[in-house]
Amino acid sequence: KPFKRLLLTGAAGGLGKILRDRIKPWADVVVLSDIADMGEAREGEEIVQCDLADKAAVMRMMEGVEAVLHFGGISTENTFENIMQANILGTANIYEAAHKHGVKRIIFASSNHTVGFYRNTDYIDATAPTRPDSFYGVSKCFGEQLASYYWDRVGLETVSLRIGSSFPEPKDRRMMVTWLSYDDLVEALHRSLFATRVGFTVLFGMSNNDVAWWDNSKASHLGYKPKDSSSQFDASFPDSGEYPDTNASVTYHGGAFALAEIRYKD
Ligand code: NAI
Ligand code: 15L
Repeated sequence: KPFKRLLLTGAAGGLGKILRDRIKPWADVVVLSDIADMGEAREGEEIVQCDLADKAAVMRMMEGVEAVLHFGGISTENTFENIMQANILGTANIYEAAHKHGVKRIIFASSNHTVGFYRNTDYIDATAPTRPDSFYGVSKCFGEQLASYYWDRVGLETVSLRIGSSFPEPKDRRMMVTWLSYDDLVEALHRSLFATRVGFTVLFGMSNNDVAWWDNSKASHLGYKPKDSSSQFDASFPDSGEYPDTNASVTYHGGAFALAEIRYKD
């Protein structure tokens, strides 16, 4: 198998549960980590239950690891205080531990909420300035900048996968644009892990949908080729035919995140 030890953080989460089996062929041992319970370790798995904000625990977990799929953290808007611990401190711990242990590459589960304040009339690529729509989005921008820094400073590579909406099916009109099927998520991770050189690359995680807000040409060296399209769900979420679309869910790339109250602490 290509890797001896591959670490997946966020293994108890929605995407982590899907990836747990799908990434098995890529490593002799998949190290699964989460703050939540992950059940029993199966063959070829090791389980480490810890808080990403616990630096010593993250250091120990990274021993012998060759590559990381960093999916752990708070995955929607929350208070700044909570986001700071799980996403900002947690991701900093992951990068420092990876650097100290000579990890070659991290795939960072970033988010469309790094650019959530662009509008549905904007078509952007990876060079567009970030426009986060939430503390959550700000924390993903932090993760991306940290990745850029560790690449420039010590040569630790990252693909920052700005996932759109990765669920079994789109749930609203907006997700017809942002949808990333699970198969295409796995394809994106496979390309990101096995491309010869990635340096610091930003890849937008979307399927081959009819409408796109994001242009992946700056990541063409990854060779990512999505196979699914949200068009199979057209009947559930018909296009209004208006330009610009006035459906509130699609005003901003980040949808409802862009309209939520600011919640610094509880
Ligand atoms: P999820 O919320 O189901 O999973 C996240 C996991 O991280 C949870 O199991 C949680 O227990 C764990 N976690 C939270 N705080 C932690 C901490 N302090 N220490 C250790 N583990 C902690 O989210 P989902 O949907 O599986 O997303 C996975 C990753 O992908 C997240 O980083 C999310 O931000 C990102 N993402 C997901 C998208 C999607 O459409 N599902 C879209 C964009 C980004
Ligand atoms: C995200 O970043 C979240 O993790 C996910 O739960 C969805 O809200 C997704 O973005 C989205 O924008 O649809």
